[in-house]
Formats: sequence, C-alpha cells, structure tokens
Amino acid sequence: MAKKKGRTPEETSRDPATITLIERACAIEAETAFARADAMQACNIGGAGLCCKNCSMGPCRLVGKATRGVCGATLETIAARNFARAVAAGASAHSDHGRGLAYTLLEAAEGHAPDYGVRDAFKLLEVAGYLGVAVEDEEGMRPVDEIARDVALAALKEFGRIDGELLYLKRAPMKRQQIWHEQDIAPRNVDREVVELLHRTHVGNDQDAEHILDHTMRCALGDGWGGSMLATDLSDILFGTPAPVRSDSNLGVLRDNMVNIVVHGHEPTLSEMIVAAAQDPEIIAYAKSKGAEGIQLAGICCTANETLMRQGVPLAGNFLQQELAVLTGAVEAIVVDVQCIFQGLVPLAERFHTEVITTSPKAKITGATHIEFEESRALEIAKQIVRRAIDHFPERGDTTIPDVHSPLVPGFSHEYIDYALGGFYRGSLRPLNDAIMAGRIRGVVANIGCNNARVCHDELHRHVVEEFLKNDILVVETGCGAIASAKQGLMTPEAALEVAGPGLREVCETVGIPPVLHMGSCVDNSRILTVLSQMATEGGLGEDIADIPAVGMAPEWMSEKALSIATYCVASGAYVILGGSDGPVSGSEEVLRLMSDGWEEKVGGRLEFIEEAEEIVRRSIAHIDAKREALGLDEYDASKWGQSGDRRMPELLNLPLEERIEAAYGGR
Ligand code: SF4
Ligand code: MSK
Repeated sequence: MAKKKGRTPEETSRDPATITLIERACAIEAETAFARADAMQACNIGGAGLCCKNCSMGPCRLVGKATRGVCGATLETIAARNFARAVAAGASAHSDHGRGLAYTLLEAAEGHAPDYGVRDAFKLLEVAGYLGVAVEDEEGMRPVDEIARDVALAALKEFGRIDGELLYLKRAPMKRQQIWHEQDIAPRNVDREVVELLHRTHVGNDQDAEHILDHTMRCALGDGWGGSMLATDLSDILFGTPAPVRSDSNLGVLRDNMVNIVVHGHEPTLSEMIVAAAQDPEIIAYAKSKGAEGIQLAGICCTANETLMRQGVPLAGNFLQQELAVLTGAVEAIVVDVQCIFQGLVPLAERFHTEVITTSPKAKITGATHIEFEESRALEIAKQIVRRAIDHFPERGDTTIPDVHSPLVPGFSHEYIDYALGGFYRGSLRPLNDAIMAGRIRGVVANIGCNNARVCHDELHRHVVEEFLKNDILVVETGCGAIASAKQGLMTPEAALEVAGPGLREVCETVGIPPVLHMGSCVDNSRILTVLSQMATEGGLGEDIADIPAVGMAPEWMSEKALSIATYCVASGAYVILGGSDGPVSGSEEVLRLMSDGWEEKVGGRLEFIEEAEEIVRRSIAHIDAKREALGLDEYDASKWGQSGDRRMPELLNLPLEERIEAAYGGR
C-alpha cells in the first residue's frame, strides 16, 4: 500500500481543539482517523466509480483498455450502479431510523414503553392529518394515546404500503408532485424502492445508466419525503419540537471535575433517557460519592444534534472528533447507537479508562461493552449505563481538555422559523420571501453533511459559510456541517453583526436570529424540504422548489447517507454540490452529464461534484443570481442595505437629537 506524506495538525484541521488533540495523539503515538487517512492512499479506480464487484467474475476494473466488465457491463452502467447502491444504503439508514421511532411511539401509546409519551400533542395532530388518521370521533376529540397508536401504525404502513404512493408527497408543491408523476419517480413506499434498486443493480439486470439513475431518484425520494420526514416528525412528537435554546460547543465543554459521558450516533431514543438519568438526584449523588462534582453529558454527530436541539445538551464535536473526545482522557464512557461510529474507538479507548458502550441491536463493535437498549426498560437501562460511567471516574489519569468552546443558539425547527417570522397566530415564511424578493437576503444555502478525513477538517464548511454570509445569503444547516459552524461561533445572533452582509444583518437584527440556523440532524434535512415547500407555496418566489434562489451542499461529505440526501434534494428541484473531491462517478463523463444536465432537464435540480471551496461558492452564487433573474427580481445590490438596525444605535445615541434624526432618516 502506497504511503502518503503525513499532514501537519494545522493542515489536518481548521479547529484549534482538534489540532491540540492531534498533537496529543502524535505525542503518545495513538492512532486516529487522520493518521490512518494519511497512511492509506484512497483507491482512485474505486473512487471514480470504475470498479464493479457485483459478482465473483470480478472485481472488474475498467481502466486502460478495458471498457467492459466480464459480463459486458459498460463504464456508465458500473458507475451508475455503484452510485445507486450507495444511495440505497443511505436511504436505508435514514429510513430504518424512522421505522424505529414509529415502533417506539407504538410501544409508548400501547403502554409497553412507560418512559416515553407524547410530548408534542400539536405535532401529533398535524401528523395525524398528513397520514389520514382521525383525531375526532362522534364523542369529540379522541384520546391522545389512541391517536398516537394510529399515527404510529399509519407511519409503519408507509414503509411497506401495498398500493398508491407515499402520503407525505402531498406536502410538496403541486408542481413538484406533477413532475414526480410525469417522470414516474413518485415513491410507492419506503422499503420497496430500496429493494427494487438493489434488485435492479444485481448482475445482469438493469443495464442502462439513465434508467438506473431514474430509479435512484425514486429511492432517494422515499428517504427524504418518507423515512427521514417520518423520523423527524415522530421524534418531535415523542421528544418535543425544537425551539431555540442556549448551549455550547467543542471539546472544551468536557469538565475536569465531572463525570463526562459522550453520546454518539443518531437516535434520540436512548440519548433522551441518558439525559433524564443524568439529572436524577440519586445518580448525581452517586457521582459525588465517587469524587466527581456532577455529570457532564456531551454529544458527537447527530445524536448530539438531537439532544442539543431539544435539551440544549452541549456538542463535544462532529464526526472526526469522536476519537479526540477519548484522547482527552476525560471521558468515562462513550455511548453509541447507530451510524458514523468508528471501530477505531475501541482500540483507542483501551489506552484510557474510557468504556465504549454499544446499545443498538443493529450495531455491535468487537471489544466494546454491549448493553442492549429496550424501550420497555428505557430509563432503567440508561441509569445502568450512567452508573457504569461513574464507576470509571476514579480510574481517570492525565487529561487534556482543550480550553476551546463556542456558545450557540440552535433549535430552528421549521415550526419555530414560522413563529419567529410571523408570530404565534400568523406563523408564516412571508417575511423571508419578502426579504429575498427585496434583495435584503440574496438567497438561501443549505450547508449540510459530514466531515471527511481526506480534507482539512471543518475548513470547507468554514470557507463556504463565511462567503455566503458576506454575500447576504442565509445559511441553514444540519448534521456535522452545523456543528462546524457552531464551533466557529456563527450560530449566535451576535454573529450576524460580525460576519453577515448588510441586508442579512438587518434581517437577523430585526428577528433576533443567527445568520446560520441549526435545523437538526441528518434526518432533519426533511425540515429543509418543508421550509422550501412552504416558501414555494407562500408566493413571490415561483411555484416550485426549483424556482427558489437556493442551493444545497455537503462540502465535506463522506457517507452513503449524504448521497441519498443529495439525490432527494435534486429530485425535489434543488441544485446540489458535493465538495472535497471530484466525486464517486468521476470516471464516467456520461454519468456526470446524466446527473447534472440530464437530471436538470427531468426534475429541475442538478448534482455536481466540485473539489475547491472557491468554485463551490462561485457556482452557488451564480445559480442564486440566475434564479433571481428568472423570477424577475431586482439584481442583488448590497449598497441598498445596512442603514438601519442596532449596529448603528451605539453611534447614533452619542449624537445630539437633531443630528441623530438627520443621520437616521436624512435623504429618505
Ligand atoms: Fe464484472 Fe459484470 Fe460481475 Fe460487475 S457484474 S463484477 S462488471 S462481471
Ligand atoms: S453524523 S452522516 S458524519 S453529517 Fe449525521 Fe455527521 Fe455525516 Fe454522520
């Protein structure tokens, strides 16, 4: 295996806490994903989508003079098939998460999971409406538990419904629904489209790249408008719909004098119980009996985003910081559920007192402690895990907790954005549409997705987000991209004064929101679909998601889930850019064309893979401006804005009254 030259810590990450701990890893010769990425060169044949291993006549590598695999499959077929299979895996991950939540709601409603219940009854009624569940009978309102049981059953039906199509498709603008029907890509149910995509890409089956990619869109739509949207809604019903809270981010949230427990993965089901267990006075007393002053919970990845959005639990960091949390030497237990969990955690944790605890029946890691989570004994199991972590506190050795942390205000569900802009009685996105139409806000970017050990950690996220803010583009975020912005201090209302352009700053000042809105975890990209649909139907920005001056991107993507998200956003009409490399189908010009020009012709959205941050920004802004022009909106002109707002208040207040009036209103 060819060995790559190692990067310096500063070349490896943008984040100072991460740099400190990479230095510690080098000093104690501990292995991390950063070092493994440096030591292992990525395969450029597989990386470009040119290797097929769908049967044992291969693997077939289409390089040099080889233009077909043993079975005769072409480069286009192989690249499209590889991409399709990755989307099927990503869609499965999100959707299986959604199904798990439906079962939790069912268990709770039937009295088999006494630690759970309906925390947001309004949302339950709203979702009941979407799923065709009656909320009233002849005697009036039905009991909440009965409605919850029927909502759970209706949600479960969406995974395998035997006729029709996903009910949530009706939440999209009418024009979008028509496009899906015209193109025959409206998903029939969540599971069927995944299974069919795996069937189609089996050896000797669908061997037309365009046809494979059409079904790839259908499968991904079953994720975005099915599995993920259900996961978001059911989480809100069970654990509450997010609203702004204050919290903190980065590894500096860990405490030297407390038992530190890190929750990592994706599902709120267990982590919500760990939050409850850690607040139990008996458990706190137990921690004190072991010499700690209390218990500090912190999160990594999207479990972090789930508990942050609803409970304000601080973020320890994003995907590439999971091993670094262990390297602080200050973590008693890292409790994981599903997705994005490094197997490398276990050998690393063996060098410290940290216990890695797996909890999902779907994910064990060799060498980790497995304490399987059961909904029927949720709080009891959570307490058992927290006590176990406390027992490790006296074993703690030297610690290196970087003194690096940034405050943030997360919690921007689409319901809260409606409320913030329109008020309780008239929740509406009208002010957002108006600000875009006037040009105060040039457009919207959804910056989402992962970190990738092969690109400088957090740097692409930082670069693109800062450029968009300077250009008066509102940024909404989920996943590890959101955690990157939180750590960079871009998620407080005050950040708008520092980094936003004049128009965006005025809007943020007026409404009191940060210029970058944290909308949740990976499955919560469905909240972004909901906001875009509402913007399209609100009026003034066309009549479809494809008309809105908006771009979606995952500049540091790495997971199959990111490919599914990108594909369902494109199939919903968005221009999407995946960054950091030339992408997983770069070996086939034809497949690249099918996903960009081809998909744009069919569904109005396009997918591009762009390595460089500057180019991502340039193409995004060009797209936003082109969409503004197509809508007949004024050309964006930053000089029109910035004369009002709090920023000028301090200087104005120091002036005599007449000069103050002249300064504020003169010439208008
Ligand atoms: Fe090779 Fe065809 Fe088998 Fe793929 S399916 S490994 S291209 S023979
Ligand atoms: S956790 S999928 S690294 S966003 Fe959702 Fe982060 Fe990407 Fe995992």
